[in-house]
Amino acid sequence: MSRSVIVLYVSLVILFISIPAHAAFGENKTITIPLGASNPHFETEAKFWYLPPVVTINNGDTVTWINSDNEIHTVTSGKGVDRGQFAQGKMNGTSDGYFDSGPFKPKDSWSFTFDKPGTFYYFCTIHPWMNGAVVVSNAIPDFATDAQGNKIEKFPVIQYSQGREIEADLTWEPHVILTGEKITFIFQFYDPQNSKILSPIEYHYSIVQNGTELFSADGATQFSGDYKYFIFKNPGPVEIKLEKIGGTDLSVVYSTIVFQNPSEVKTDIPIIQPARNIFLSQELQTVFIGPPIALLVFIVIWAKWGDKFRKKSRNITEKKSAI
Ligand SMILES: [Cu+2]
Repeated sequence: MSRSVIVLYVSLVILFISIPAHAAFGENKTITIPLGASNPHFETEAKFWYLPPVVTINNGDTVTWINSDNEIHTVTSGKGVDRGQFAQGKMNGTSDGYFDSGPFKPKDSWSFTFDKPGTFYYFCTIHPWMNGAVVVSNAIPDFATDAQGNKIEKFPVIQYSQGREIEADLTWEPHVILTGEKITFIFQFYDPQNSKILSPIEYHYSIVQNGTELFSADGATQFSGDYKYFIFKNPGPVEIKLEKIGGTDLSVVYSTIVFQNPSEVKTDIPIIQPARNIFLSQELQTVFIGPPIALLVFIVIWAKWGDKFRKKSRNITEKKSAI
């Protein structure tokens, strides 16, 4: 066995056994309704009305809201009013009907499982300035599936030509394919009757997505197998075809699904106003409130006890001159 064959074998083994890491389905996230959320004024203890004010989850995940305030609240999908609107007398938000906890007491919690992707705003119907948002993206499984969504239990995926003349083994790495990620496809051909690797052997390789051929090339295995790289731009089901195997009409087809890479998703991340504007209130304290208060205190002290100080110092100078 030549050295390059051993190197290829070792790399194939490493690729076959490596495991992709992706978040599992049906996770839970917790949002707290903080103390002070019922108070719309700047001195409220709450930093945000709901904490965290924006959460990003996968479709199928469950969010639980815990009421840590000392008043009754709701979690109602739709848009509330901002603090400015509330100050001008706008008291009611607009519910969109997707979810509504109804009023729930302090220390109680309420859960909702999101069943569709999108950006969902919500508010409290009792305190409509309380706004939050949940961004739901399409779930990415932690296992590979075929185009119909059936879990691929084992890599490499083994396919036979129609009359079982040829066995073709295909693996790809990472197993769960995301857009924008470099995927390595590795394949080998066997004679299933004699359990023998067929190499060198010619083939035609192509990738088809949504009826469009994305890539095609003729090739021939060297050593024991061959490999190809590909980067998918779009999500959706794909077919990987190995045709004209050994210069015949024999072919095999594999299918899987490409998922939208979460890092490429451009969701309009909602902006939720903080419960208190810390920056503004600190500015106000240091620049606008601080110096006038200090001046006022100084004036009061001076007016009240200034005479005493002046008298004392006069007495001292008089005593000194007397000595
Ligand atoms: Cu409330």
